[in-house]
Amino acid sequence: LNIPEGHPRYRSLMIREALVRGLDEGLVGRAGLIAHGRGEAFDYMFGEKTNDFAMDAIIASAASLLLARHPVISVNGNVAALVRKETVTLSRLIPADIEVNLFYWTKDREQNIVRAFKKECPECIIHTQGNEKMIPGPTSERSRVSLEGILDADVVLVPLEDGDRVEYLSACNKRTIAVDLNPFSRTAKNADITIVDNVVRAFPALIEEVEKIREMSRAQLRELSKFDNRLNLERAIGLLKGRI
Ligand code: PTJ
Repeated sequence: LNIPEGHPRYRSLMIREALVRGLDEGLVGRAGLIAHGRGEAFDYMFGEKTNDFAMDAIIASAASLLLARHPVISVNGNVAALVRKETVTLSRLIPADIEVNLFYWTKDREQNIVRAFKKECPECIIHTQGNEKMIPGPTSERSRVSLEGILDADVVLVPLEDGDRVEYLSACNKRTIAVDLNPFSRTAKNADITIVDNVVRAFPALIEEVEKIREMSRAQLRELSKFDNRLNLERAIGLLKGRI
C-alpha cells in the first residue's frame, strides 16, 4: 500500500501496515489486528501523543528497570511487529532479557518471533514459554514462562495485554510495568506502573529516559521509581472524561 506522507492519518496507517505485514510474516496473531483496533480507538481519544501521566509512568518505569536484579521484557506478536528494534535497544541498554509470551500460542509463531529477534540481535538470548505451568493462576497459555526468564525475574515489562497475568506476576512478588492504552483494563489496574500510551511512542521515550538517568545513584533511582498507579490512571481517565 502506497500511503502519501502528507496523508492526515499517515502515522496511524503506517502502524496498521506494520501489523498487517507482521501477520503475513507469521509474527502477529489474527486477533492482534482486533486488539490494535481497541488500542487505536483509545489513542485517538488521548490525542495520539505521550501525555504527562504517561511521561511520569515512563520515568518511574525507567528507574525500576535500572534498579532491577533481573528485568525481563515480555513480548507478544504485536510488540514483535511494532517495536522489535526498540525492544532490542532497551534490552541492551538496561540490560534486560527478552521473553516471548503469547496468548494465542503456537510453536510456529513463537519460533518466527524468536528468529525475527535473533536477526535484529544475534547475541540476544530470547526466552520462550516453558513447558510447565509455572505461574499459579492464569488459565491461558500465558501462565507458561521460562525458568531462566520471567520465573526468575524481579521486574517484568508487559506491553500490550489485557488479562490476569499481571495480577499473578504481582502475587509472585514481581514488580510489573504495563504499556496499555486502555486505562480500564485488568492489566492496567493491576500493574505497579502502567504507561498509558501507544507502545510505538512509549518504547522510544523509555529508551531516552533510561539513557538520561542510567548514571544516577541507586538512591536517586529509588526516588524516581516511586509511583502511585491508581492515582495516575485517574489522571488518564480524567483526560478521557474531559474530551468526551
Ligand atoms: O501475540 P499474542 O498471541 O500474545 O496476542 C497479542 C494480543 C494483543 C492479541 C493479546 O494479548 C490480546 O488479545 O490482547 P487484548 O486482550 O486485546 O489486550 C490488548 C491491550 O493492548 C488492549 O487493552 C488495547 O487497548 C491495548 N493496545 C492495543 N494496541 C496498543 C495497545 N496499547 C499500547 N499500544 C498499542 N499499540
